[in-house]
Amino acid sequence: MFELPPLPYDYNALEPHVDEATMIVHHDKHHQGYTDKLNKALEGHDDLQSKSIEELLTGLDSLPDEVKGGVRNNGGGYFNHLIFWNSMSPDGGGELEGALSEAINEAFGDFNSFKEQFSAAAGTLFGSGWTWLVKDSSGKLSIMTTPNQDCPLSKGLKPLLALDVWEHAYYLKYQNRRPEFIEAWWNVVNWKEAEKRYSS
Ligand code: MN3
Repeated sequence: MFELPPLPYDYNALEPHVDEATMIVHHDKHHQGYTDKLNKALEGHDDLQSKSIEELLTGLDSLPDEVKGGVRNNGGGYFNHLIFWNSMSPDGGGELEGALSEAINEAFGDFNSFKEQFSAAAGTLFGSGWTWLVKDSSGKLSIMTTPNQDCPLSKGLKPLLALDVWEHAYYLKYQNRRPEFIEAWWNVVNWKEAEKRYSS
């Protein structure tokens, strides 16, 4: 059974950039819903229940047809939100230092170019989905978007930073103003966590 961990900070800790009401419904309802449906999808598959969520999503293509859709959508929803909560911190924002900073400069020119490209990808993603900073097996960084709850792990890529741009992530506070949400989000980005994921 997969369990929903509590948020790594209080529901109101990211105010005013991400509001408390959104965090409550996003974590307690949406993320809980993906967790419950993932467990439901794995019922009767003891061999799969013993795997980690990373193993399930990395090996998505080899799963039996009757569970593949459930793991893709709800396993993706379960894992992606764990990355998302940890991509934010009340002590976040600012600029980046260290090895990840150097890799970002190498891949995107400089930090501001990276931010612009990431924001543009998030702002223009059509429909519901995610924007990611990912690392490939050679260590190279890129920005990617995924539709619905698709996860970079299923494409062999390691997520370092996740931004949820489903409307449920911002609509209560920002309504249709997704670019405002994205701009505010940079104030809470947890660079320490991204750096840790990059270096591990
Ligand atoms: Mn969400």
